[in-house]
Amino acid sequence: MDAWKNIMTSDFTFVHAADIHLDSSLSGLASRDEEFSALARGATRRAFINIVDLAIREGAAIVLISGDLYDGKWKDQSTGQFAVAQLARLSRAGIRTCIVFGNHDAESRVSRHLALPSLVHRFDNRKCETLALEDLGLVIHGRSYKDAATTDDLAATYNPPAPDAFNIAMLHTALDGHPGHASYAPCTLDRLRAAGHQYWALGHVHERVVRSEHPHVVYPGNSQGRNIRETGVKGATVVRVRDGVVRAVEHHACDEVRWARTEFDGSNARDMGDLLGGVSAALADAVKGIADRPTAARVTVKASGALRRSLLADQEWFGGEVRGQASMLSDGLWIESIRVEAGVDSPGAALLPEIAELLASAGGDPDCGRALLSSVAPLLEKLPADEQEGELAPLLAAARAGDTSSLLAAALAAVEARLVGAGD
Ligand SMILES: [Mn+2]
Repeated sequence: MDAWKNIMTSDFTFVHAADIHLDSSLSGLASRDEEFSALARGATRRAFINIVDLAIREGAAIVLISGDLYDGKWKDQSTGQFAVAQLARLSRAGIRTCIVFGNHDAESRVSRHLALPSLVHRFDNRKCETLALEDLGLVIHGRSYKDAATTDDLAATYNPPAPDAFNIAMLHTALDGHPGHASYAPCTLDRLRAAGHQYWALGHVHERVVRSEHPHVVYPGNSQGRNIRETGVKGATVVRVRDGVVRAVEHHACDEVRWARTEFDGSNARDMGDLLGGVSAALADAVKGIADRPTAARVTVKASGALRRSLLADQEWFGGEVRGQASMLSDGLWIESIRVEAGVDSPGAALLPEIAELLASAGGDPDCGRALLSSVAPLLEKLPADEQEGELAPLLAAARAGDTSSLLAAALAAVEARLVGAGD
């Protein structure tokens, strides 16, 4: 790396993307609702087009793709042809592209590739490769996956940073673990921070996360949310380097449809109108700032007592009401699904302190527990031993295990609810 002595880094901008998952099918509502599915079809491809447009618009010198460009083995050649056509647009604009492959497009899953345009570099999977772009004073290190389930610490095999240059290291990794993501190419954040590279361009985690600044360790997140687990704005990260230092890290939306979740606790709702008003306000809040794309939202409603019973008794009608509220907010808002959960029964103000005290003391009384257990024993004998479904399942399991404290707590809550008339 002697060639780097006396070389000044120049100012440049790059686009960092990952987890594009071309031609991955969107699931859930995207397969159930005809209208939404028409909007979602081809969304991963359009997101990639949007990344290319972004790079051209921003005058980027380089585009980095940190793994999972492909979702897996191509269904047919058109997936590869589409990718080549977009990479060619970048090449024609004089923009370089660097690609490492991750678990989804490891050699073991996607082994045949089409010839790539001139300015595209695909990193090797047997060892770390280092690419020097002398005109920019930029050095890029990277290594692709050979096997989908790569459990070695690939970061440990990376070449050291070149002196007098801006060093980017591209890696598909879960770091030391991330909920919902397989622990591939494990390594620690401290290890990456200490390695001396100025920017770690990571992929694999589908949420946008900046794990460190100076040095930067960044996940741009995936470019298109594909199901209700991948919520919010998805896209790519634009990074501006001035005088060899990262000056700006900006996330840009590249997605075509979005997913959102909202929860409304209607335990204290007075009536259905009150509950629906609350759901509508919660929905409006959940999609604030993201509703410039067609959005599918999951609504979870907590309700108790009579209100909950009427929701459960006619879920189709309630679904219609919630969808009605959604269409009043925006014609680009779909309801992915509606979940009704048990709310907290309102404690009411009517419980006399003396009675409350009595109930509390019963909770700690072993005689009470034994009496309760013996009174439910005949019932337990009549029920099938493997009853695991339904609301009462945890309680039945507690009774079978002789867990009197759980039984007592539930019984006392029921007594209290009766006394204050909550829920009826
Ligand atoms: Mn991925």
